[in-house]
Amino acid sequence: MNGLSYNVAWLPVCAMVLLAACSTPSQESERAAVHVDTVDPDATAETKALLYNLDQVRARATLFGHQDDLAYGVNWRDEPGRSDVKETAGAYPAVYGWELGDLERDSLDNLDGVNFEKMKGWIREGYERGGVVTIAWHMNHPVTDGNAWDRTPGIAPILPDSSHHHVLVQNLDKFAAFVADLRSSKGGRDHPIPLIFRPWHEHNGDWFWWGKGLNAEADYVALWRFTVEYLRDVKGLRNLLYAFSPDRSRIDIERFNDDYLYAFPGDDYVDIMGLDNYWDVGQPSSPEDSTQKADNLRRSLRYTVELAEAHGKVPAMTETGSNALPNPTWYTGTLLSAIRHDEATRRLAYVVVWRNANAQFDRPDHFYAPYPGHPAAEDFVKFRNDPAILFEADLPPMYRISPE
Ligand code: BMA
Repeated sequence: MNGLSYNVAWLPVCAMVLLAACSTPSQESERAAVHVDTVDPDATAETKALLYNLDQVRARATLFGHQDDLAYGVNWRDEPGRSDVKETAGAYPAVYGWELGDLERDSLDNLDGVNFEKMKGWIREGYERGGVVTIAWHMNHPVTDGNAWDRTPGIAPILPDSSHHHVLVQNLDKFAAFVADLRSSKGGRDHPIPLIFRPWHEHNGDWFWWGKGLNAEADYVALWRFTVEYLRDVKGLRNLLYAFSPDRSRIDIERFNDDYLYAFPGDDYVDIMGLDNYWDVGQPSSPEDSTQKADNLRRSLRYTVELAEAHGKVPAMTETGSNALPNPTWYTGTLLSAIRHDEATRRLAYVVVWRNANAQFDRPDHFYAPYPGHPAAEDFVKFRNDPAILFEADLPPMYRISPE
């Protein structure tokens, strides 16, 4: 079954599964209930509403997101309320990306120094302002204990009945424990915060231990399906949407769909079909000239949107960015012009740029959003003000399905 089908049925208001609250006056005893096919058929009302609203909103605009936005910026770390995006564009991003690497080591901080307890607070804060939360995980190697970039083939040993399966299970248990703390009382009722989980990303590259060439395609599919089934059916997590995110650099643009679908785990296991694309937006190692890159970027967006729609899924650009923004008009000239290019590219649900590493304590010249004073800041304001792009302040309610 394809993912998003809106079968409007008329149901008594308090029998509805999908509206977040039953606070409607009694005379309005009937409301449209919308059926949303999520990977988890029993996902919470807010989680189903999130997928539904991402699909609705993309008809008019694309949400802008930033990795680690609230935790640190190029010139600050861990200061309440701060955000390079907000301080430059005047609004927080609509999507917040977070990273769990080192959670599996019981570390207090993730691999980039973000404290996990504080991360929970930032996730709650963004959600309660109306933002969208997505989580990725550069998980350490389950056999060698090297990091995510250890290219020792890692999938076969962690599949069921294999030597290190228990490590995978333990890691997923730690994920479930982390997620269990992500709750909110927004709207007056305690509930888990909906999360877009993006496991095992960029698997068609060969830089992570779960990557292509190092592992069998069928093993990747088995790993993905186990992950979903374990979190959903064994741990009972009801607040997850699942995002698939291959990397553009290992997709031949001329055979996009075939390459994109390498190790696709199936429509029943994916809510969001994403693409990580640094390749067409200024990655120095890409050999094409700038005209060719711009064309490839538009094509990659169009193909992602059309393929996701053919599968009944929500399309997204799950990672992108130009490291250190050498082109001061990158945001409008490269990213916005591709998103606005045509009716298909415009139907992208969201785009997330990577993190603004702290220059002093982490990595210098590793940032993807401008900060105040940066030469790309002025152009970023134009990007923020474009009606095709939504920041957090521009969002409609994402966690309830508004009656028509
Ligand atoms: C990479 C870089 C690294 C970081 C990792 C996980 O792309 O930003 O510095 O550790 O993502 O966030």
